Amino acid sequence: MSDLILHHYPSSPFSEKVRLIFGFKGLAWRSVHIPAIMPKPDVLALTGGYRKTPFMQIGADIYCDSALIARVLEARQPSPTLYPASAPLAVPLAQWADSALFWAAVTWTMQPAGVSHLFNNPAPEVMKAFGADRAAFTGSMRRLTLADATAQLGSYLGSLAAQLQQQGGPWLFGGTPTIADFSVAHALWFIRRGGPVAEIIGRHAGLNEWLDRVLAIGHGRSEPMSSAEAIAVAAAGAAGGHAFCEVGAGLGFEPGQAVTVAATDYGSDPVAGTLVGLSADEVVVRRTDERAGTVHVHFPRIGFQIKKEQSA
Ligand SMILES: N[C@@H](CCC(=O)N[C@@H](CS)C(=O)NCC(=O)O)C(=O)O
Repeated sequence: MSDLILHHYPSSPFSEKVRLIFGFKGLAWRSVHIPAIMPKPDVLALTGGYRKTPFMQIGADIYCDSALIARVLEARQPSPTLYPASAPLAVPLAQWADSALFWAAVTWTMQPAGVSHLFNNPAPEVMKAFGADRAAFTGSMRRLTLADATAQLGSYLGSLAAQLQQQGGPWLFGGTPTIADFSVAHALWFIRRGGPVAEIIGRHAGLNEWLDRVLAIGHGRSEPMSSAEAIAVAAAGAAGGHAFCEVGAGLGFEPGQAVTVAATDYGSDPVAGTLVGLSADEVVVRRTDERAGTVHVHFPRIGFQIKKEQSA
């Protein structure tokens, strides 16, 4: 049985990115389905406050954000690589897709025709609860209007189609998939889930064929796990130790310092703990939960702010 545990839900785009990466790398994984809206007590027991989807667990180590999860999976299974040396701009392109493209895609898809397809005639109270949850989740952002999203998405999809054509395909950077293919694909996968509104993809030659190609990679082999089992794995895992990490010198923080780490874009609930790992790419805090035990929660540096606190 695999020790890679993904906490996710089927309709989550960033989870689809990670599921496809499991498929690309031929990795087996355990699948824990988590709620799409708050409250998420079992999620917070493991993450200490981070509520975004997905996150990955290996024993008593918790990895937040799909960009970091992709790096961890690359370290676990280096071949085939997500980061070929021939495509140095794949990482910033992925970052753009995970932010600007993603929000244009979400706003476009959440127009009435997309919503009724996506939610399949939901009860009004379901939509109300979902809307209230997402309003709180994105309260720190200035959201696009449909007019903004329409203009931006048209421009973005045109650039992607031109890139594919210029490279001669089959992938965004030529002969092999990169992290950029997976980041762009999850945004377009979400648009496809909007049924009739997905016609926008077909306005750009080659994009639907490219998306079919990425999605055909599949999700690899997974087995279900309950969130209670995952919490028990964390509690037992601390005894076996955590993944190695250390606080690098000259980075502005000291090991053992009380800190909070929070996303800088949206869903910015801070996670408080003791600093145990810091590098140019990653920050790690140690925290203890009465059910999950002592866990190390890992975040990427890009997209997160670390703050010194009085006490952990
Ligand atoms: N930067 C994060 C973004 C994750 C994100 O925005 N996930 C969405 C779902 S795809 C989310 O958390 N929605 C609210 C929720 O699931 O509670 C990542 O790369 O993992």
